[in-house]
Amino acid sequence: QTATPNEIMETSANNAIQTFYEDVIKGLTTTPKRLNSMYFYDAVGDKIFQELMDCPEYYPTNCELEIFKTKTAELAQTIMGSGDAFDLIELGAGDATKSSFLLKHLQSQQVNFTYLPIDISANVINYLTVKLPLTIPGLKITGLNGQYFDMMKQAAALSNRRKVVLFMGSNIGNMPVNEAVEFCKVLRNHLEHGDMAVIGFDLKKSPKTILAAYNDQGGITKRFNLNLLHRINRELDGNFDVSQFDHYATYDPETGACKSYLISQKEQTVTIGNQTIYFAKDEHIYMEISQKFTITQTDQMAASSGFKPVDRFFDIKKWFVDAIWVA
Ligand code: AVJ
Repeated sequence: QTATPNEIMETSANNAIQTFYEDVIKGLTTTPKRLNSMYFYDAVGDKIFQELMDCPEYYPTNCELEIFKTKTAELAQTIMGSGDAFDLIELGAGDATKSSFLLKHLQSQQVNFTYLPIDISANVINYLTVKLPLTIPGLKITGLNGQYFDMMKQAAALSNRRKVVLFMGSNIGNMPVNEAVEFCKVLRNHLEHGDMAVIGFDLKKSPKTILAAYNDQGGITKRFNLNLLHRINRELDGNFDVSQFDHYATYDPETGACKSYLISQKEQTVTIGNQTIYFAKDEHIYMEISQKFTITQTDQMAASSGFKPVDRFFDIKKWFVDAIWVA
């Protein structure tokens, strides 16, 4: 008996829900409590993140956009290497707003490359494969919907051309430094000697500037965090009284760790499925880290994961860097 495509889709959706449930319960039954920020990005979370990118305090997206808009030719030159055909892979492509500038440039120079966006969202991949060839005529695109490294194996099976991997947006900052190093090692193991990575790092800067970006006046970051509680209510049969949790952000200039928490406003219990979770008044849930780096730290990360830094591109304020590493 073979499963129909619908049954396969249902099974993988059930698995995703099951994993989400297990992660949430595990996180809320350990001390201190924690949730994983990768779950911020459901359809509502995606929308709130878009709003966040448009708010005055949240600078990282605009900085990296500036780099891709103004340093396009230099960036293209660096990743093109000897000029042979290559595959340009993007991890977590989203709507590809920033990378589009690079794609347009490469295409206009008639560079021989294929763009392989990887995203966990099927929506994103469908959108990109339909939309990008319309705005960038002639673009060769193969969308890959799934986990980063599963899809990188797919990409390697599709062609043996040199690979350039984009991992932008300081997404690397959403891992604690030791995990980020592990991530880079795994990335390196999926690449061959001579392949490249373009990694976006948010840099250390005025602590007030950083804290404001994660504690905006309009309360968008707060809504972004609280949405995960709503999502748990929606998808996992939870009964969080979301109004009884407040957002609290910190930045430590010494370690470069910017962290956000939700604080229970009273003693309360919450049920999720058949589990009951107790919250003391003022107890926190650790929600997210957005690590900030020095250039030296980015070089160290390259070295400890088997890459060599070859070039780097800054915005005019030097708030953000796209580092180019070679495997
Ligand atoms: C997904 C890494 C771009 O950490 O800056 C924004 C997510 N969290 N505000 C970041 C986020 C709170 C964001 N990135």
